Amino acid sequence: MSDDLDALRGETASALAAAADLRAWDAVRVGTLGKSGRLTGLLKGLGGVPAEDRRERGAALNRLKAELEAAIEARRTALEAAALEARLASERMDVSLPPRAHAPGGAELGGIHPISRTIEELTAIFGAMGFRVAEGPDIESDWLNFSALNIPDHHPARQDHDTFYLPAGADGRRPVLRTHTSPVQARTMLGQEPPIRVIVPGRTWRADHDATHSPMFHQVEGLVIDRGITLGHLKGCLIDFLRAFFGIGDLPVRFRASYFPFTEPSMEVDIGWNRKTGELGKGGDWLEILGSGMVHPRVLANCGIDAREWQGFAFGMGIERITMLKHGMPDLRPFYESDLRWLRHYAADPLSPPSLTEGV
Ligand code: 2NL
Repeated sequence: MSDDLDALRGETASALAAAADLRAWDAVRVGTLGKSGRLTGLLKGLGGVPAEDRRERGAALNRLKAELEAAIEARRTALEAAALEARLASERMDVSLPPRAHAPGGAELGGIHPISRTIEELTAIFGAMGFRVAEGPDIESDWLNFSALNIPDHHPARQDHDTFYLPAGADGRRPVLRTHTSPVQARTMLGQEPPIRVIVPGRTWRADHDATHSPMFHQVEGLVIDRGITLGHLKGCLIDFLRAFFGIGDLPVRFRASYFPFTEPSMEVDIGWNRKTGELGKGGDWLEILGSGMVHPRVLANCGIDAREWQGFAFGMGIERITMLKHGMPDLRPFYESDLRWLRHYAADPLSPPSLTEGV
């Protein structure tokens, strides 16, 4: 009497085994359990079964239904697992393959702009000496840009002629486009307790435009605040930096007394070069490369630091200038002109970032 049920069980099992993908599987499912499926048909026919057999027939059909549902579900799980395996196998990629410098179809690898590259190099060198990188806004209060740094109201740098001023705010003071990155060091001192070791690379602005000046340019400044910091620390730090940056182990370095409002004493730093050939490291001529000094006690006080407990040194230099010297670039203007020929010539390889072990 249940021959038809045994047949349905067997045929469904073979059809499921033969279903090689989810589409074939779904056809078996619909053909069995769907509205017009074979099992559904048998259940519908139950009404026509003689009353004395109906109970047993109904129970057998329900058992078969549960069995088939389980078999169909199991097959779906198996097919999905197989499909995932196949996808994982076909989409596997070998991450050890070297990248193609020039991909087919003419897509070229980009390059790192020389300004960015110099900032990466500075970060690597000073980073190895324990400095962190600090950043701040381009638009500053005149207090952070000038007053906190002991630059008096009448100082020529403050004049409209040299500084980009913005319209005055509610307090009547005019914000400025920062003329150096020093306000970021002031923010650092105001915001954290010493010891401090930061470098601040970034964009700076001055109302100046000719062959050797751009209204937007880049500086890096550095600041160290700790107990017992001396000129000796300043000299050792800057000599090490200059020799690492220019890649000349015995680069001559000379310190010369100078004046800045924010440091006392102040020193300008020169490196040895040959004025005629432009070659660095030999030749008997001196080239001014950066400014430095011991942080003025008034600047420390303005920034909330007790000068009886903490001392420090600071320095600043132009990023375009040290980049031009390092690479023998004759002209400042191409830095901002986006001329692809110049960029391709001077750009750095993005796949070899600077490190201290490859003669930065
Ligand atoms: C230069 C000279 C210098 C500083 C920058 C500085 C910053 C603070 C306190 C004290 Cl918050 N000093 N910066 C010090 C000496 C020189 O820059 O020729 N820059 C291009």
